[in-house]
Amino acid sequence: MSKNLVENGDFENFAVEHPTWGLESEKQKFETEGVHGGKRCFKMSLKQGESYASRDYKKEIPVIGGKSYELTYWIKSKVRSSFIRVKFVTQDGRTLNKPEEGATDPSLCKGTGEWEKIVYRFLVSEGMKAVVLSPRVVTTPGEALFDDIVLQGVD
Ligand SMILES: [Ca+2]
Repeated sequence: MSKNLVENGDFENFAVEHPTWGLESEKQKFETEGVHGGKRCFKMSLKQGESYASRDYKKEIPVIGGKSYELTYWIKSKVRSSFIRVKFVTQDGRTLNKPEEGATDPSLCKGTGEWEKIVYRFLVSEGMKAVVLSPRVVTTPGEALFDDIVLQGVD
């Protein structure tokens, strides 16, 4: 496995959190209670009536077409439809946002309300130059904590 390609995937470095994970809002916060590791994690919440919450990691993570990668992360949620979508960026700079365009989703968490480790291995298609990670909560109302996000190339 290669080194972790995700900058600040453990949410411990406050100086780089906002540039890499976006501004805080009602739907997303850097949470200090109930974290998985260290002192902070990332919390997304969705109120009744809101369609969904999603936030893209602000940096494109360079990858190599034809190579496999493994995304691992910890998630704590009572709703199963909370996950990190993997979007792809084509060589000409177009982002594939949705599953019908080529984005892929890990298997769902169990929604137990306890911390669960998700391991998701995927192949990057030829013609792609980068991935964008997109934590999201789809079921309303719902919330999820994310922590210790790692993306590595598989040797
Ligand atoms: Ca952490």
